[in-house]
Amino acid sequence: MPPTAPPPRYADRGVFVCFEGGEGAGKSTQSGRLRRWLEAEGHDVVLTFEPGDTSVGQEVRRIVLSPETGALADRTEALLYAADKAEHVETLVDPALARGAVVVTDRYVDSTLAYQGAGRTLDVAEVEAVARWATTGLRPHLTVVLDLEPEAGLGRFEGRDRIEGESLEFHQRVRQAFLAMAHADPEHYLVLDARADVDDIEAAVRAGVVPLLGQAVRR
Ligand code: Z5A
Repeated sequence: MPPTAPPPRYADRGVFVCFEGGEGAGKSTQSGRLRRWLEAEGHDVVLTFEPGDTSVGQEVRRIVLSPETGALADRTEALLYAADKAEHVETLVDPALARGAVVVTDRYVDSTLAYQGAGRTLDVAEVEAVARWATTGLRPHLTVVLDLEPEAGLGRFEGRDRIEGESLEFHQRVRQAFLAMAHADPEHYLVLDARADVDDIEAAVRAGVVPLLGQAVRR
C-alpha cells in the first residue's frame, strides 16, 4: 500500500510558481522570462526544474530520460521521479521559500500525475500519494499550464528522449490530465494557450503572479 498523502501545504513565506505542460510548450522560455522580470523588480528568485536540479536529481534524470536506460517498470519510473522531488523540495525549494524567495519551477508533481499516472496508466491516486508524500504536501501557489497540442509541441524539437518517444495517444492523455487538474482547482491554476505570441504569454503569466508577490521578500 502506498504512503498516505499528507494534506495540501502552501508556503506562508515566499511564492511558489510552477510551469507545467507538454513537451515544447514553452515552459523553459516562460520560466526564464519570469525570472528576469522578477529579478529586475528586485525579488530574490530561484529558477529550478524537475527532474534533475540537485546532485542526486542529476543521476535520476540521466536514468529516467536517457534512451540508453531502455525499458523501466512503470512503478520504478514513478518512484525515481518521486525521489527526485523529495530531494528537490527538502534541499532546494523549501529552504528558498523559507527565506522569502520566489521559487519558479519548470515541472513539479502534476507532471508525475500526468505522465506516470495518466500517461503510463498507473493508478493516479497511488502515484499522487507517493508524490505528495515525497514533497510533504507542498503545493505551488500558482501553476501555469501552457497548453499545446502534442503534435505542435513535439514538432518544436528534433531529438527524442524516453518519454518524448511515446505515442501520440500517450501525449494526448498527458495533455488532458493537465487540463483536468487545472479545471478542478481554478484558484491555483492559470491555463494559457501556448500557441500565442511569446510576449503575450509572458504578460499573462506576470498578471497571474503579481497578486502573489505580497509574501515575497525584496532584496
Ligand atoms: N517527467 C515525468 O514524466 N514525470 C515527472 O514527474 C517530471 C517530468 C517532473 C522532462 O523533460 C521530461 O520528464 C518530460 C516529462 C518527464 N517529458 N519528456 N520528454 P525535459 O526537462 O527535458 O523537457 P520538458 O520539460 O519536456 O521541456 P521541453 O520539452 O524542453 O520544452 P519547454 O521547456 O516546454 O519549451 P521551450 O524549450 O521553452 O520551447 C521549445 C521551443 O519552442 C523553443 O525552440 C522555443 O523557442 C519555442 N517556443 C517557445 N514558446 C513559443 C511560442 N509561444 N510560440 C512558438 N514557439 C515557441
